[in-house]
Order: sequence, then C-alpha cells, then structure tokens
Amino acid sequence: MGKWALITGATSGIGWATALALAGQGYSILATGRRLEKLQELEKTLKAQFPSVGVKTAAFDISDRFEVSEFLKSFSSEIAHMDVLVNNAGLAKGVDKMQESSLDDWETMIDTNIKGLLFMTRGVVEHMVLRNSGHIVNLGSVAGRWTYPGGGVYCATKFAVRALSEGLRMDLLGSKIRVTNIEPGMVHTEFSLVRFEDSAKADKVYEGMTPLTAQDIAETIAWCVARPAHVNIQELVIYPTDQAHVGQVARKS
Ligand code: NDP
Ligand code: 8X3
Repeated sequence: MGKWALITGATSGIGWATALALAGQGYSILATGRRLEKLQELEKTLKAQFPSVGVKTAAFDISDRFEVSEFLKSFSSEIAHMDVLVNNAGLAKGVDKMQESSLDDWETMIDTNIKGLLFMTRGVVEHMVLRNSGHIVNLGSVAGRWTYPGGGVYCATKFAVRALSEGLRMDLLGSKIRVTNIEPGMVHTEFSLVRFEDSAKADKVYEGMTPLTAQDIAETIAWCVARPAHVNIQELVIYPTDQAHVGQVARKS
C-alpha cells in the first residue's frame, strides 16, 4: 500500500504544510478537518505537486466522539495500515481572565485539543501495536510548558498533550512505535484569527517580529519522522529567534 500519514487539522497552517512535507517524502496522505472546501483544495494541490502519492480526505469534527468513530469505520482499511498519525488539529479561544472567560470556549479547547487527540490516537494506535510499527506526532506548544495570563485553559490543554505524549510513550515501551511532542512558539497561521475572531487583533500578535512559519514546523515534523527507526525525538521546543519565552518578544517599532 506504500506509506500513509494521517494528518488532522490539515485545512490550514501547520497541518496543511505537514501534508505537503510528508507527501514530499513519499507518504500518501489522509487529511482531515471540518472545512470540506479546504480539504478539496489541499487534495488538488497535493495531486498536482506529488502525482505518485495517494490522497484521501475526510471532513468531520474531531471533538465529536461519534463523528470520529464514523470516520474510523469509513477509513478502516487505511487506518489499519497507518504509518504516521499527526495529531495537529487544535485551537485557542480568547485570552480572557479565567474568572471572566466563557465556559463554551473552555469546552471547545478541551474537547478539541485533548479529547479529539485522544479519540484519534485510540483509534489508530491499536493497529500500530498489532503491526509493531508507527509514529505518532502530537502538536503540543510552548504553552504546554509555560503558562501566560489569559492562556490558562489553552495552556492546560497543551500541558495535557505533553502528559499524554509521555504516558503513551511509557505504555508503548518495548514496541517499535515512536511518540513525538512538537512544542512551537509563535507560528503565523490562522491560529490567532481563530483565537481573537478579529483580523486586526490577530495581525497585531506578529507585528514587528518574525514569527515561525507553518513550513518551519512541517519540515521539523518531517525530519522527526525520517529519523531511523531506533531514534525517537521525544520533545522539541521551537521558538522564533525573536521570541525568548512566552510573552517575551523582540519587536521593531
Ligand atoms: P490553524 O488555525 O491554522 O489550524 C488549525 C487546524 O485545526 C485547522 O485545520 C482546523 O480545521 C483544525 N481544527 C480545529 N478544530 C477542529 C475540530 N473541532 N475538528 C477538526 N479539525 C479542527 O492553526 P495552526 O496550524 O497554528 O495550529 C495547529 C496546531 O498547532 C494546533 O494544535 C495549535 O494549538 C498548535 N500550535 C500552534 C502554534 C501557533 O502559534 N500557531 C504554536 C504552538 C502550537 P477546520 O477549521 O477546517 O476544522
Ligand atoms: C500557541 C503558542 O504562545 O500563543 O500554542 O500559546 S502561544
């Protein structure tokens, strides 16, 4: 069947760029996200650039356990042979203080960033165990190591991604399955637009500094996946040069 990679949240940003990077390494791509038209655009782009790789797409909400289960059933033959799972779908909502923020935003972040990642991992990893082979790459964040004001719940979800990556690695010890947690700082994608729902506020996040690009992270993921089977890059913190720490950014005025 050739090598297959399943990438969640491939309709934009890091997920989209990772689909291109892994296709460039000869992986056929199963790409997911909620926006069907973006998945169709990605499929067209992949087929034009990498005619020899397979491309399949599925539009569903990763935070919905029923939708994930339907997806896993519909793509059971691909899932049974999945070589790489990139758990990338995720988001932040708002920067309100915890005493003021919306329960809906909390639920969206927790359901997507933690539960969605768990539903997908559970559905794929049991097949990797049967084949004693596979690589799971999780998108954590520097927010999974350091907390910042207004980021408490988003940070908690990324702290969870770190714990889940560690726990899974421990449970899989003795197998050939690798688990990597990628922890980027500021990456210019749709992330801030989704967080603020306001393009002026989103643009301000990256004003006067050079953030990472989605491609920077995608190339890093592709590099981790391409290491020899006995090498597991467990965790990688990647900041832009203009960022020393969460909230500590050098900006030219
Ligand atoms: P984008 O907003 O550009 O991409 C997020 C992706 O997640 C989209 O494809 C979106 O697809 C998908 N997604 C969100 N919610 C759902 C859902 N309920 N069901 C299915 N798919 C969903 O952001 P990034 O590329 O920056 O983010 C990718 C990951 O990287 C996230 O986990 C984020 O937390 C993490 N990260 C980002 C950083 C940054 O500064 N940008 C830094 C550190 C980590 P759709 O809308 O079509 O459903
Ligand atoms: C995204 C990076 O610093 O905005 O995870 O939380 S940050």
